[in-house]
Amino acid sequence: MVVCTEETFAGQPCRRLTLPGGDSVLVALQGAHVLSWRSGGRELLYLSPRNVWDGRSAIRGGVPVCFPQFNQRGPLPKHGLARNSTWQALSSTQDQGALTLEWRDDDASRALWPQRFTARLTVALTPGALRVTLDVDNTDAQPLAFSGALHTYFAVDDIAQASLHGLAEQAEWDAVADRHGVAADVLRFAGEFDRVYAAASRPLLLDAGGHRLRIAQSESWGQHVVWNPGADKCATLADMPADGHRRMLCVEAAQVYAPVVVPSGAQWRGWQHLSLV
Ligand code: TA6
Repeated sequence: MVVCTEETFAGQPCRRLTLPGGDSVLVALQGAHVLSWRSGGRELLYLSPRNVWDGRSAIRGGVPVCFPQFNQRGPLPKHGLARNSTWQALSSTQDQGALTLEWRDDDASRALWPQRFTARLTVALTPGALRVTLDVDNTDAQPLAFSGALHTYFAVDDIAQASLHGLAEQAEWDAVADRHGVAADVLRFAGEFDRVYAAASRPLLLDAGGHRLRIAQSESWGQHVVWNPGADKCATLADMPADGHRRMLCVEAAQVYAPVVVPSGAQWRGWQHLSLV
């Protein structure tokens, strides 16, 4: 039986799910942001120790929900509005091993994005695995167009030793060099790495050093994004310690290029599923 508790982390209201075996996941109401996932006696997500924790500024690490805009591909603030907004925890699903948080359009969202919607993030915890699901309901009379990502920051022992498998031959856009190509069999990381891949049909495998993770995503996401700022870019990020880049790798379920269009009254669902192997 999963236990759901209310707690604060760095002064921010959160919910925690805990399984009898000790696995747990911690979610902040700000952004429906997963801050921690523990399984097998270790923390599997990276969370920067330099976050501002003012309830509004984007949280660096965990699983940022980027919606309804990926990066700066549109007129909205970078990575959209969801991560800077307060979501509501819905109590009804807590006893089923899952926690759902909801965010509806409000005056603040409509001031920047004139769209009616309901977004829900469901975090489902099972032994050794975490599923994060984003649901988007278009409650407006007009179509809802969005891009975005589940921008997951995985903890790695040492980025120089980490490797990502499963993208071989997928179309690749290197955003640093602005170069198109195809992915290598195995991705390794030395310096800034910011690339978008066509979604693979099979799960990816992250070798993080002391553990390995299988990373799957729903077919509704068009791409994966793989990001590490490298030492130089990391030094410019006020919310990261200088060596933070050595301890993290983002592997994201993303919609980067063509926006998803949800017709009036319809719903879209996208998930990312993480499991220890
Ligand atoms: O998903 C990769 C990316 O878009 C990078 O270009 C990098 O900017 C990163 O996200 C982090 O963005 P943030 O706004 O959280 O600093």
